[in-house]
Amino acid sequence: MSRKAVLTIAGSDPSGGAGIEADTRVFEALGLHPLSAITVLTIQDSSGVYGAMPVPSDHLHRTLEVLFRDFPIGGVKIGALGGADGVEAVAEILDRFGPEKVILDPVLRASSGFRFLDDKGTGRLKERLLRKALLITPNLEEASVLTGLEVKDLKGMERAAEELIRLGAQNVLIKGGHLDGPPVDLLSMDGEVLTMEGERIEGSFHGTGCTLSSAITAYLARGLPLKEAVDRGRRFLARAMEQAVRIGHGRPYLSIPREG
Ligand code: PXL
Repeated sequence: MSRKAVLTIAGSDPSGGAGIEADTRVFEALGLHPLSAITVLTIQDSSGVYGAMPVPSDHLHRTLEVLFRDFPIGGVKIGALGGADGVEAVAEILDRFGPEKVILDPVLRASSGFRFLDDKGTGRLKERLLRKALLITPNLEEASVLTGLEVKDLKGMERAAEELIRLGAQNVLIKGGHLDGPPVDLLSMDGEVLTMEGERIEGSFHGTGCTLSSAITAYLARGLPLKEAVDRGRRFLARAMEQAVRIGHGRPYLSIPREG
């Protein structure tokens, strides 16, 4: 028996809803071995994020180096990064080891408002990571910050996707979960723009972006082409949201489906 390894480079959420804790569960559920490199240690519960301590970038760099030297890595998901130095450490490793399937979830803020990456880190992410990822998965706010455009509706999403491609992104999935009205996602892939309709599932959830980007990474590592990996990832997330459970006093947590 063999098992493919996939890597998440992300923050830790001790409450078990987002970040590394979500990503590794998704990888396991989809039959992959989860490797993880923690970028930032957050303090949070089901209601919000209260603090964050970035892992020193040389420690992050050494962690990544050791993992890449040992394991054939079938996919890499990048989530929250602690700052510009962390961005640089990740970029250097990607340059050196050249993994093909890199998914970048450009996490800038938690949905509760806490900021994960400052302006310098965001600039460095645009400069050093954007073009290395096969797919980037910003939400509306992230698409707006990365492009400087207003992104409030489908037209804005189209313009932002075009601008992100111009800035060097290979393929872009802008998530429309925060749109007024139906949650349409927009996928700009190989010069084509597709809108992907979704059902609105009522409620405010924790860890949706992490779960989606990890599921897409896992399906890519399993050999699916990008469009299919995105479709399957979106369905995986919808099931996780439908079965969400309230565990703490705040927002419900996703239930990771057991089979993929
Ligand atoms: O969903 C964004 C996110 C990413 N990574 C970590 C988080 C959060 C949101 O809270 O805590 C570690």
